Amino acid sequence: NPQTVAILGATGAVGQELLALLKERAFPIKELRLLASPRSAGALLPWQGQNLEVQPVSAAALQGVDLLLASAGGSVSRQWAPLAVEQGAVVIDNSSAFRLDPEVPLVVPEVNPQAALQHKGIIANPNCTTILLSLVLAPLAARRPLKRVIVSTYQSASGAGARAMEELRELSSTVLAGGEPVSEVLPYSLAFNLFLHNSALQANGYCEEELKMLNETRKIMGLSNLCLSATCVRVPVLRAHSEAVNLEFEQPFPVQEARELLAAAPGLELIEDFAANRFPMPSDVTGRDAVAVGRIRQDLSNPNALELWLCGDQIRKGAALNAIQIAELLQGIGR
Ligand code: A2P
Ligand code: 11C
Repeated sequence: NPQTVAILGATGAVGQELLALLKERAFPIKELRLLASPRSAGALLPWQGQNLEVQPVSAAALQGVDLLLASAGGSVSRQWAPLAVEQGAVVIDNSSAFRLDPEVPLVVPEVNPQAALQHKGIIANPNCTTILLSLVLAPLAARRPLKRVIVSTYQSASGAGARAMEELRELSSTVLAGGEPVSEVLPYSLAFNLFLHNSALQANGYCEEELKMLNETRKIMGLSNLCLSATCVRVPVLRAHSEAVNLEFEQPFPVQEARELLAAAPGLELIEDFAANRFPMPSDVTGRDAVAVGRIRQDLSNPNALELWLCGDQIRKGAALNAIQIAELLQGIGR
């Protein structure tokens, strides 16, 4: 059934991709509303040959909305998502506000689609690094019990929003011109640089992003005791995250069997040419749906462990595409 759909955060990096995906995937829409902060009120965005005006989010703007795709940050979601639900909408929320709420399903459609159907109004879209990781964990954990995951991430500027992407472009030009890059969006300049993830540090020395990977992976996979330790790093890539993953099982996992499972798994694409030393790169997945995996190998230090490498577009599968796939699931048009 065509629905009244609203995008909250329509002017942001993820909001723009949501708009592109609704069109690309011909999502059934009766009316589309573009919502953002008062700063963007009146801005025009192209939709189906016309220009749609961005409105500031308000209770009135949410009235009559069937599906709210929220991607404007946690505090904005906490403010508006419950109201949208009260007014009859289903909310697919890209922020971390509700992800660990036991009443709220946390869904990666290739991994736990059944959870989406048990929603009570809000469905949470997981953290981007977690979504990408869960695509490789799920098919392997379904074959042999997974015990422990050690992951290091290489996260693009897009995870910090459209302004961080723009800043990476600008500060790269500054450095190339011999100037001193000064960051205003991120804590440090990313141009020809990298730094540990900029989310809040916890007393245990981990940052929020690293703990999201632990807690959200456990919830999505339904493995409440899974051991996982992450180190998250921001790198000067525009919009694709990469991850080096070590997976320990309860028993040995033959590499060829893992490769076949991953090559056949939904949402994944194998890019692996050992002879040519050719494995996934951010440029392979930028603007694409598939998450690329490769360099699957036996961990020489542990007979029960495998090593692998993956890259995925942070704005697509890491955020907007996953949200649209959830919406398609609810509509019974999942692919
Ligand atoms: P705006 O452009 O009006 O600031 P990104 O993650 O790329 O930085 O995008 C964030 C998105 O969230 C933008 O669309 C931004 O709108 C929106 N946003 C930020 N703060 C608010 C707010 N208080 N109310 C509604 N939308 C907001
Ligand atoms: C990043 N993953 O790359 C983050 C951004 O939990 O949705 C998104 C944070 C989240 O910085």
